Amino acid sequence: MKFDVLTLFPEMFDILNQSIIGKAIEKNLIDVHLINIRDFSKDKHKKVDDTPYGGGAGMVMKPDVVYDAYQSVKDEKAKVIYMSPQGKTLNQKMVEELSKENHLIILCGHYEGIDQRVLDKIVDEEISIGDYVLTGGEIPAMVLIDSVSRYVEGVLKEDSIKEESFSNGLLEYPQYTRPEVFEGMKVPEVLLSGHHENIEKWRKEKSLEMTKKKRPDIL
Ligand code: 4H4
Repeated sequence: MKFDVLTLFPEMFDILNQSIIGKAIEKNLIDVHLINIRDFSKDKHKKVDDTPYGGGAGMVMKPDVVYDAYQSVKDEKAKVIYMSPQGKTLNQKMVEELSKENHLIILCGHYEGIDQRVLDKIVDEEISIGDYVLTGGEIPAMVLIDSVSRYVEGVLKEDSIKEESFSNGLLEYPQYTRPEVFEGMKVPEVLLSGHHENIEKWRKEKSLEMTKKKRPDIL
C-alpha cells in the first residue's frame, strides 16, 4: 500500500516511524511519501494561502499550489482523499474498504480549508475523523494511514483484526492477563478452564453485553 501525503508539515509524520507502522515501513509493507505543498509555491515568499474572496476570517490554501503538488504524484489508479470536518465520518467499514486500494493520495487541509476549485478537480472522497475542527489535517491523515495499514498483510499478526472491536459489528470482549488475582479481583473462571467452546461462548456473550452497555447505537 502506497500513501502519498500532501501536507505543509511533513515533519509531523515522523511519528509514523515508531512502533507497528514504523516496522511496516521498514519491511516495505507500506510506503509513506510526504510531499511538502510549500515546495510548489512559485512565489518568492513561498506563499501557499491567501485571504478568502468575499472577505471573512482566516486564510484559504491556494488552488494552483495544491494542484501542482497533486500533479507531482498523480496516478490514475490512486484514490484522492481530502481530510476535512465536512467529510464522511471515518468508520471501520470505510477503513476496510480503503485498505483494498493500492495507492492513496491524502490531502491535508489547513487554515479555513482549501479553494473549492482544486477540491472539485482532484478529490475522490472527503473524510472526517469526527465532528470537531482541528488546526490541521495532518493528525487525521495519520489516523487514516494507521487504521488502513492495520489491514495490510503482514502488518499485524495473523487473525488480529478478526475479533477486534467493530470488525464483527460488536465491541471486543474484555481482556485479562497475569496475575490471576489483581487487587482482590480474580480472572473470570471460564478463561482459566481451557474449555475453548465455553470460552468462545462467554466471549460472544460479553461482546454483546459490552456493546449494549457502551455503544447500543452500533447494534
Ligand atoms: C479543513 C478546517 C476544512 C476547516 C480544516 C475546514 C479534520 C477533521 C479537521 C484543519 C482543517 C482541519 N480533518 N477530520 N475533523 N472549511 N481538519 O478538523 O471545510 O470547515 O479531518 S472547512
